Amino acid sequence: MPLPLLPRPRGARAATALFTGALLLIAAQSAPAGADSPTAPAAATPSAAPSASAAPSAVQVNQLGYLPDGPKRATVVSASTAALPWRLRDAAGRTAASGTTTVRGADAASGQSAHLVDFSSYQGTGTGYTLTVDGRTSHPFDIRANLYEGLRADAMSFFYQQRSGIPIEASLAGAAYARPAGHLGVAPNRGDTAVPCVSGVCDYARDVRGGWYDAGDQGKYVVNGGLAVWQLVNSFERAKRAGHAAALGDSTLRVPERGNGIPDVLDEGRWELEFLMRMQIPAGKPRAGMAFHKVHDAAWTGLPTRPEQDAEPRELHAPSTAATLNLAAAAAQCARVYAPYDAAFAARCLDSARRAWAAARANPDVPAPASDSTGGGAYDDSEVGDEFYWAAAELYATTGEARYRDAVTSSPYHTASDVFTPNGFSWQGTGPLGRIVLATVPNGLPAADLARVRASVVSAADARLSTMAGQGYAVPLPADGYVWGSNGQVANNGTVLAVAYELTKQRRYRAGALETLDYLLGRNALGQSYVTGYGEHASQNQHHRFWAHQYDASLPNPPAGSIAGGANSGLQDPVAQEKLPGCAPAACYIDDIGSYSTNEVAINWNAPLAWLAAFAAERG
Ligand code: 9MR
Ligand code: 9MR
Repeated sequence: MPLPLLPRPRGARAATALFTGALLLIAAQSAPAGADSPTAPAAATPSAAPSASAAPSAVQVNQLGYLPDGPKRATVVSASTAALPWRLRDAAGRTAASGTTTVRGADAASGQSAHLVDFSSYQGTGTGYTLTVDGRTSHPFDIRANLYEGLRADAMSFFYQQRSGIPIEASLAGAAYARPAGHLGVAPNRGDTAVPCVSGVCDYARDVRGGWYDAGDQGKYVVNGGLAVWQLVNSFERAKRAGHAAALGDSTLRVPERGNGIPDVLDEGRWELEFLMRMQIPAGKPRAGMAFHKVHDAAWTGLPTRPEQDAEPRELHAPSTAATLNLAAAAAQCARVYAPYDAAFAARCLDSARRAWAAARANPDVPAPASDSTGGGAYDDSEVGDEFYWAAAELYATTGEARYRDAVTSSPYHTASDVFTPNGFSWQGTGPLGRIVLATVPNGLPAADLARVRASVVSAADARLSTMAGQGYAVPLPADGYVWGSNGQVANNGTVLAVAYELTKQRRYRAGALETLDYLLGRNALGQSYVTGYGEHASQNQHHRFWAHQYDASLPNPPAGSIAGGANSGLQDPVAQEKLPGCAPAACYIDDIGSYSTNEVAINWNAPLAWLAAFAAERG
């Protein structure tokens, strides 16, 4: 065991009753009338009881559609042991292609019996295609080259709408989503311009305004913010290497900084980076250079609570090694990627990253406790070797300095043959991020070592492809991986596949990344598009304190491009416990605002969605 302490995504231990009831489910499946029917109107069923299971012989597709030059596969739920004929029809009802299914059989994650349809060789384009198998017809979908451009913009713009400390403008977000600035020291808010520490942690107050709200709550957590901003900035850096930086350039997103000459995705990232740096303990104070783990309300607020109406006291929680290293990694990346656009900001990031690194080395074992979850999430992490590796990799890629190189090469996360895990990386498990940085950003590692690092990314991608190949829905997640935020884990694994494509240019990795989007957009056990506004049967009641239409009709639903946490066999909220008992792992999801353990939104889940959408939107 090279790495006895390899972390796994939080929540994994809750995923116990995995196969309970899976077989029963096949017999018991029944969907509310219309929920999965091809004629169900888009987004027109406000809070109808959501389907907890797919219709017995549903045809599940990516409800947004397919790329002309990408894989085009669908899953049919059928107990038939013989292949079934399928027919692809265009919007006029004419047959565009036909063939027979491949029988896949029992699928552990969904508890269903599956057939596969592969119409990848079809070359036509258009809208309103449907797939019919055994008398069942899929939701309509498109086949077109610019399929992902809208999702790229919407998934990125999610972050603007999560901004704290700035008004959300109707001209950018739409009238329904406009709101005053939250947590800017204006009553009834009690933050975030002079926030004290929880008792015993510090004797001063800090200005920690700005940043993004984490999720449906209004907490701001450095480990999760660091990961999410890293993924957005990494998405830009990857697009730039691929020759597609312009697609994320200035005036491409709905952000207030459009027109300032700086790529919009970097403007968005800076909003979070400035906040992360405010969370760093200043010189002269105890533990200077470390980052406070989080800032949030003293007690949980109810739903809905508009950000500007949150009257709870805000508190800084004790600094942690993990938060300090996430800051170091994100700020080191900032120093490199922002340098061509804003040298002064890049220099500030580098200074912050160096101080964070030094503080983490001086305080290598200050954990954030799992018990600290009143009024905000814990984001606990007791193993930080992986965070040291990720931060060292970023600092080395940016500076080339020997001390960071030595920290990289002496890390057990570097010497181990594999640090990727089947369930994907997370805010708690960041070792793979170090590998991805070193594999893709030019650096001075010896050629043989670089080749080994790159090969480890590719072999991780191969392992994910083999997981997909064994499943009815081609999900890059094993059947025991449906934890809180499983869609984030799925999407993160999709980004590993995309990086392998960049490294090798082999089509199968691109296909895997695109099929990851198929899963998120409807080709799954529930025929559920988990992304608001994308698909005939899309999530719309995600858990959020402002986008809380289900509880208050004067408030909006989440904006288009917001992804739900996804199926979670742990059933860790009262709604899931009441409505989903006995669910097969991949079917443990309900589009109800009360189900925060399956249906919350979060910055660390939207970030890989945006990353993947940007990848998929690139052509040529
Ligand atoms: O709304 C909170 C959500 O953001 C968190 O992910 C979740 C778990 O930490 O907690 C939610 O808040 C609930 C709290 O845990 C218990 N009381 C009811 C709160 C609102 O549903
Ligand atoms: O994404 C987090 C998940 O891995 C944990 O299992 C869960 C419970 O600790 O918390 C999730 O994060 C939530 C955070 O604690 C509070 N803000 C909302 C986050 C998404 O639900």
